[in-house]
Order: sequence, then C-alpha cells, then structure tokens
Amino acid sequence: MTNATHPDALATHAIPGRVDIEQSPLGGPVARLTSGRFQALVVLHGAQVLNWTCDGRGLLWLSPIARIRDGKGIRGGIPVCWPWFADHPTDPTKPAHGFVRHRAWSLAGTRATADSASISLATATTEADRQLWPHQAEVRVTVTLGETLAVALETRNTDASPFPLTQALHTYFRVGDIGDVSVSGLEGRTYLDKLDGFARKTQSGAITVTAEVDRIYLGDTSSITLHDHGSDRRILIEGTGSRSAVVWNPWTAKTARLGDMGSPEAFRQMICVETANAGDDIVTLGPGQTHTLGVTYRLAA
Ligand code: TA6
Repeated sequence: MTNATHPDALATHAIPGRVDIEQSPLGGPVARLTSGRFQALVVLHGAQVLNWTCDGRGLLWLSPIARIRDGKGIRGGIPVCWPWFADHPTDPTKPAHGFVRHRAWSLAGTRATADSASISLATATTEADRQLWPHQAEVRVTVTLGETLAVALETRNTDASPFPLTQALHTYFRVGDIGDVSVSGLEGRTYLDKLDGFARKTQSGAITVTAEVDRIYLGDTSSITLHDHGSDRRILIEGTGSRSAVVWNPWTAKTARLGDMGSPEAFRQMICVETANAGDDIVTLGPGQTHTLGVTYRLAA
C-alpha cells in the first residue's frame, strides 16, 4: 500500500475501533489508537504523538494553545527532533531540533492485534532539505500502543556517504505539580548543563526541579523512572539505541520567552524526559545502514 497523505487514502488504513483516522481539532489528520484502557493520538504533522491516556487520564502534556501549522512544531506530546538535536552544531540560523517535526509525514501502515494497535509514518529528505542538511535519508516513526506506549524512530542512510546524526524523542510528560516530581535512574551520571555553558557535572541523587533545568545526561540512560508523587504514579522509561537522555523544564522566564506554553505557570504541569542521541552521543550512519532510537513508556501506579 502506498504511503498516504490524502484523506481518502488515509481512510483505507483505518482499523475501526483500533486505529481510527479523524480530523484533529488542532488542524490536520490524526490517528486515534485504542488498546484496552489506553488511547494515543498521533498526528501526521511531524509524526507526533499528541497524547497518551489511561482510562481517559492524560499522561502527556500538550500546550492548550498548540496548533498544527505548516513549518512549525507543536508544543507538547512527543516532538521528533531529527536530524540534529537542539541548535544546529554550526549554523544557529537553522531551526532548532531539525526540520521533520515541521511538516506532514505520510501514513505508511497500521496494524492491530489482540494486545496492541500501531501506526507507521514515513518521510524522506527532499532536494529542498539539502540547504538545511546535505544528506539523503529515509525516516520512519512507528508508534505501538498496548499496556505500554512504544515509539521507534528509524533512520536509513540512502546516500552514498556517511553522515552524523543527533536526535531525540522530546517527550512532554504531564505532572500534577513540578514541585512533587522526581526523576530517578540517572544517579551518578555525567550531564552537560546547558544553563552553565554545557559544563560537565555529576548527578547526585534523584533529579528534582526548583528552577529551569536543561541537561543532557550521558552514558547508560536506558532505564529512567518519572515519579509524579502528587498524582501517585510512576512512568517507567526504557530507551534503546541511545546513550543520552535530556531532562528539561523551562520554569518561569523561559516559559515567558517561549510564548506558546499557554499560561505563565504552565511549566508546573510538565517535565520533558527525552530519549536521545545528543551531546557526545552522536550516531554515524554509513551508506545503506539504519539506526533506530526507541523508547517504551509503562504506567506504574
Ligand atoms: O530539549 C530541551 C531543549 O533543547 C530546550 O533547550 C528547549 O529549547 C526545548 O528543547 C524546546 O525547544 P523548542 O525548539 O521545541 O522550543
């Protein structure tokens, strides 16, 4: 089946009650995945997961003023940062977090089993992209919803030479209040502190947030737990294909600068824990090679 972007073609991928294709209130097509108590919304724009719910309770944070606009990212959910993470390494005029989150991807496939529902979205670099990134690649995001939410970001080098790749699944988690949150699993890890000139520091104990935090943790970052003490729940975060993870909360000043968080205090209901290839963790992909950055989220009471 060809990759679909047109609504009629999208409809052919629907699996009623498991993968329903709808029109998102943010504008643009959205797939609603359903599996038991869980649902997930995935828009074609940026191949972005917008929400993940259990018994109707939202587990991801999405700005109340989020919109789908061509050439722009969506604030919240799981933005796909590719083919570079954060600022471009040499050209600050290029868009932060790359360019594939700013456009519609095509629907490559859907699948439902007794235990899960999944969707695959695809995009590829274009001639126009070469001014931003002088390489050729195909990219696929597969979202699988069951008792867990799994996201896989696969890159295939379709060029004749190797290229460097940094990337992230830039996940915004909803929390009761940032003051009642901690992140464990990164104790003792080295991190680059973006707020202190990327100084190398060591994490002591669990991470708590009482001001802006913007850190790239390095090394074994494959097993992280987000503790939302206020909501009495934990989210277990298992990464693959990754040796780095980012923890970010904008706090008050950056929230004001961003301007699309929805309210000055919005930062109190979110924290980003991002599974990445960032900082020292750069992937070099040879011609014809593929790399998959993956993450699985499990809700634990
Ligand atoms: O991952 C953290 C970060 O790099 C922060 O520095 C902040 O810029 C955040 O990403 C959001 O970036 P965006 O381009 O989506 O506003």
